[in-house]
Amino acid sequence: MKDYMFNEKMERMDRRKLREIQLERLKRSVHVSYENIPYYRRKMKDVGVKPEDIKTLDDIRKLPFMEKKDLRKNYPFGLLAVPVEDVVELHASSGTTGKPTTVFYTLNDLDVWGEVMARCLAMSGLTKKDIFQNPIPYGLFTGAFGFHYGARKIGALIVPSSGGETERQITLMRDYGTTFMSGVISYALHLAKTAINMGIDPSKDLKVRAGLFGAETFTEGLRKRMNDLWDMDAHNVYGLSEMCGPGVSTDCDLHDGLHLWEDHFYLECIDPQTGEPVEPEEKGELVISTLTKEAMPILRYRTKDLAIVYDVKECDCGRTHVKHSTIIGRTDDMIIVSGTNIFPSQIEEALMRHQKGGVNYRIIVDKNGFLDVMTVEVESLKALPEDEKRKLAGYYEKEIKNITGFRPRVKIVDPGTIKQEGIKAKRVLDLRKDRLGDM
Ligand code: DLL
Repeated sequence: MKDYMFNEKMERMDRRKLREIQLERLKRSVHVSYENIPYYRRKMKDVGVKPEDIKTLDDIRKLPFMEKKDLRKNYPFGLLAVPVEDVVELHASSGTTGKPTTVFYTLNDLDVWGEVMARCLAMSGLTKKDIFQNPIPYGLFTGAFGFHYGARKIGALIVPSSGGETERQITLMRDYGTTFMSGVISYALHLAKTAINMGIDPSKDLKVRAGLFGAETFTEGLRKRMNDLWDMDAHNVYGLSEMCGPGVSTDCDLHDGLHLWEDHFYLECIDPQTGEPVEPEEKGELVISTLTKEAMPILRYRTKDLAIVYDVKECDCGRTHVKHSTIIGRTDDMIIVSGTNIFPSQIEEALMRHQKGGVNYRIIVDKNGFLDVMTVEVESLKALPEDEKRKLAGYYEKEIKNITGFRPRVKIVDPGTIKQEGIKAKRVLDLRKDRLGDM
């Protein structure tokens, strides 16, 4: 195993002690939020709860949930627990569905972010000796900065190549001898494809041997594909702006769940319909609270991310922090096609079963009269003749039917056909809403 612990004392901490720390930090966070943020005071008064009612960790359930719309309503500074002069950085989501959601950091918040990211990067094998390329846009998106702060704590040589200029990224990798890379997963795949088009085989001609990726659906199949394309050991990092950005959890070398840093985040898993906790090992929506955030503490945030939280037992890697599965889907990206619930991650799992395609794909759902139709467009790795395209499409149609119970139409397209806007790939195009008038 090549993973190692950045903060062994914390990562191996006895669970009883860990829970004591959590309780002490939760109490403080609730108290500070109540005293300094009118939003929390109002919400807690509405349900008749005072900070002193939080006596055990389970008492967190007395607090109301928080959602993205609460951040939007309080845009931009309404959720600050400290004066603006104590805030040193902000990040914001793109705001495709309305106002951007903005998150803030004190100097100490940045230090904690660096710490949790350093643990994730060390778990993926990053050391001081590595040349670390960070091909994520540096800007309002949290991605690049989180990786940057973590890699700096480890002392790796950082190549802040930022996003875009894909061919140049490959040239930099070759010139500097990059050994470790980060990224939004769809972009890392695009990088491999670009290298191949440049006549460079990433698995042989480049030195990248490990990487940490996240920000969007990342199935086990996709991880294996990354490993094959780059001859690397790819790890998965989960995170969201509201908590800090990337750095909430990562998988150790066993690749059997992501360890979530419980000294900084408190994890619950609920039934999205009822809001009640699900049993361990049952799928549910992750609800996360920050325990140490100063600028903008977040209590009981409904992530809309669906995953399984594993029953707590010490992992073979030695870490004691709770593990959750990869993100199975979002409560809001589930597509219902003719009554069948389908997650993009299921489609991706099917696509990864064949070596010739599946790197970039798009799911288009439309209406034909009253019937739902689903088309999956898949880019092949290299241009294929028509008969091979038909064969591959037939293979995928069967695989997707096996996994989801629904047989879509699959269309194989040439590499580079599916254009991506923004940082994260938009996998689903649902045209049914636009068709309501046609019926
Ligand atoms: O995407 C932070 C991040 C950047 C994580 C780079 C990892 C790497 P947001 O833009 O706020 O923050 O989006 C958060 O992205 O609720 C998930 O739905 C999704 N997401 C993040 N990481 C993963 C992952 C960043 N590893 C939202 N697997 C989250 C699946 C992920 N989905």
